[in-house]
Amino acid sequence: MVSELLIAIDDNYRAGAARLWPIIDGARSIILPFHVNSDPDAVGSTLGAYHLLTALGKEVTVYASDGDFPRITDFLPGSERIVRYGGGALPECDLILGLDSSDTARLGPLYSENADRFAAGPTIMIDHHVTNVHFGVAPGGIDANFIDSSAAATAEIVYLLARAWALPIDAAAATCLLAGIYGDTLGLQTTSTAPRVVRVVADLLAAGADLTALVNNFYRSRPFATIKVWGATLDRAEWCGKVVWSQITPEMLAAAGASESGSGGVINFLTGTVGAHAVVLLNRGEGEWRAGLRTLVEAVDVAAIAEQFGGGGHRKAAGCRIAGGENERDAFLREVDRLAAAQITAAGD
Ligand SMILES: [Mn+2]
Repeated sequence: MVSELLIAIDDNYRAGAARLWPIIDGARSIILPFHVNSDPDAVGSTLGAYHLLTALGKEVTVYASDGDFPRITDFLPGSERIVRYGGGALPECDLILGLDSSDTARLGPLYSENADRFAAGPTIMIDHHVTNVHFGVAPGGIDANFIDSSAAATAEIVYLLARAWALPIDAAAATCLLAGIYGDTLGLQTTSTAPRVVRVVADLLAAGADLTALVNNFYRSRPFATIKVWGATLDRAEWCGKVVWSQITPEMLAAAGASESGSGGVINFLTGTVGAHAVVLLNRGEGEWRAGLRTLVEAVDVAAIAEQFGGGGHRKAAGCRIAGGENERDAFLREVDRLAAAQITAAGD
């Protein structure tokens, strides 16, 4: 089967794998914590490592640092074994191995209540964030961090290290790692989708990753209440100049039998509206609106617009809060329209 694999392991990975292996090999019990506000890469890369290390006979425990993880990762093999951290000292272990966490704050109270244990090591950190602060620690001054900011997902790094270690990758591990990659690349759509990660995906499919379960859970299945909220939100959409906007109120959620988290994703659907400079989705709160802003227009920077209102985010996806009622909402929308048009004019489009 190895001859069917597309990836060649480069010198950086061979060196990193050789550096980390003695630490992992010497550990019998290993704790794998994933970060707060976890996403599919945090859960998928960690559960992938869980399967790889369990197959080596290690005693492995996965911790959700804030006690929670996304429902869309419930289908991943091993998710039923995730321990919800609820405070206090971690159990004794030979090694803490953290994945996808760029700094100690990402591990929340699990870190702060066990900071001495992390600092004493051995603590390995594997991550793809360019901002990683390298807080892994190993005896003898060995660098216990492996950071590759060219990777689209931490799950991609786990796969490449596993190959460098010549570990067998079963279908369960492959499904978890594929979920991490799909999560961080939005299904191979982001600009981080480089040729290497596509080859890794091909290798994971060859190893038996369950693409159908992944795609159904991530992109197709949603509660009926969510469908109804989406319907009401889309029905309500309107223009303010060249901005398309809609809103979700507590009354709309109640009518659909949904919670606020049940509306997730509808803004991404609105974002594709042809001719819109930007789209705004407003969630009605107590005396305020929580605004999400998106754009597909090259010249428009919604983070800069959100910053005008005390918010922030990324160029193409941002958010802010607007105090007040419908008058303040409408004034905000007119200002978003004006600012987006000014950005387009300034860019000469
Ligand atoms: Mn990630």
